[in-house]
Amino acid sequence: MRTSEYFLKKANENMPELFIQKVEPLEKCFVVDIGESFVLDLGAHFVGHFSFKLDIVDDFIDAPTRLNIKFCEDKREIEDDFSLYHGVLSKTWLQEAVIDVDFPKDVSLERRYSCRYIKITVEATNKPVKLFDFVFTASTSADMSRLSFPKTSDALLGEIDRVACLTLKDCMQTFFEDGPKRDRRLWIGDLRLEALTDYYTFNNLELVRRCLYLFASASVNSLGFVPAYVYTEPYFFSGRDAPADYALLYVVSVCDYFENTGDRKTVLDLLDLCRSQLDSFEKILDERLIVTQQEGWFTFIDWCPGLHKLISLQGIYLYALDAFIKLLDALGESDSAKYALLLEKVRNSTKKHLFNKEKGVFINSLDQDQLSVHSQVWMILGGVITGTEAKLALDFALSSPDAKHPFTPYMHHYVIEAMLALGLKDEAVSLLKEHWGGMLKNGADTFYEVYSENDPDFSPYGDRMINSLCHAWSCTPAYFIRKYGL
Ligand code: RAM
Repeated sequence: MRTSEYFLKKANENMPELFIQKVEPLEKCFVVDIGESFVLDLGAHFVGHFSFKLDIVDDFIDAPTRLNIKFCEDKREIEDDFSLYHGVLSKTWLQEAVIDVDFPKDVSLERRYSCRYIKITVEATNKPVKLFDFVFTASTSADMSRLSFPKTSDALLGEIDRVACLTLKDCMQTFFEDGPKRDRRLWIGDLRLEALTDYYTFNNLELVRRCLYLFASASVNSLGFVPAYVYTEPYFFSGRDAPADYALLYVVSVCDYFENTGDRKTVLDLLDLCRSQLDSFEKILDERLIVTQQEGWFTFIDWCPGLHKLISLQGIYLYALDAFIKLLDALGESDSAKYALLLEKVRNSTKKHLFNKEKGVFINSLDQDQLSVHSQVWMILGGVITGTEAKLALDFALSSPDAKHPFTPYMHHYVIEAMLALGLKDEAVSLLKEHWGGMLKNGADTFYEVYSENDPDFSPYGDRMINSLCHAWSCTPAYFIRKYGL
């Protein structure tokens, strides 16, 4: 039996090297007085540490200079007034530092920031000061020299691909972060999509291994599910929430890892944890083999407001089970037949109890008769419906204004995955262009945590200012474009 210490040791053995780049903005020097401000442009989005020099102009400053330094992921943020923030997450995620500089000196900020623009305002000073030698020391564990861009005749897809790669690059630090501005944490749902894209771009396998081992050293919840996130700084700490969909996607992440690396040794270390996730899920099925609602933050699926999630969750279970059986077969593990039998039984029962034959879609009391794109997508990915039946169900939901539609790039990923599984390549490309192309039109240097064309101010946390504009789970166009030659 492997211990948590063993897994943590393995995670730390796979600590990646960070590539450091000194970025200097075009703007070199400013003489500023009280109330004045200026903006530095790094030319692209980066993650790292900021430093500069402060000096006198002619007379010595006889009191500290108070500077407000604001780090902005896009242009709009430069003018945002953080004091008006009213969201549910802590305002300390808003990237702003107020510092007092006592006398002429080199100043280095301790915190790491995620930004393209830096706005500096002189809040107080007795005399004008000179600010110069601005340097942003950027870090990433993505080796840019490994990246090559596929030839595409479509300029928009090419631009989406480039920005997707930059998004992933900035989220790749000592682990796959969800967002380098916020939450700066390793989440399973994000990890799965980052790793998938990494196999086709930077191919940093050490980093994927490290993250898979980090979850293996975490403590499971009372249902047996691995936490959805872990912290690594300044020491390892297990997250307290364990939504079941993320626990299942951990299994899928291990399966993907094997498919892309063939690394038996690592996967054999993680196999029991994968089994336990599926077995724990099996325990919360009812006698019809349909999932039952549990306490707390039980399912994530998407940040779509008011979404009911159990049908989707059932689909994710089937999706994970299917991937796991393929893994067991490839490894020659003897219990693959047992899981294959279970998969068949659950699939049949799901179709029987959850599919509304009259309407041709999954709509039923499990999700309070709510129609969602999410349910159709996960039932397709879970193999419950296929071919024409699946195409019709997906099309029906996508074209129903009353249905719940995906909000996050994360859920859009799975819609596109379902389309590609059904051979709907044109539809997949047009959705990809619409959603990610929409962010580009909005001026995105990296792709966002959440983007809704109809509601550009939407935030799952009650205030747009806290949204992360460089978010891991939106990097997957680079995967789709390469894998499917789009
Ligand atoms: C948010 C983060 C993260 C995601 C979770 C479910 O807190 O954006 O990326 O995985 O939600």
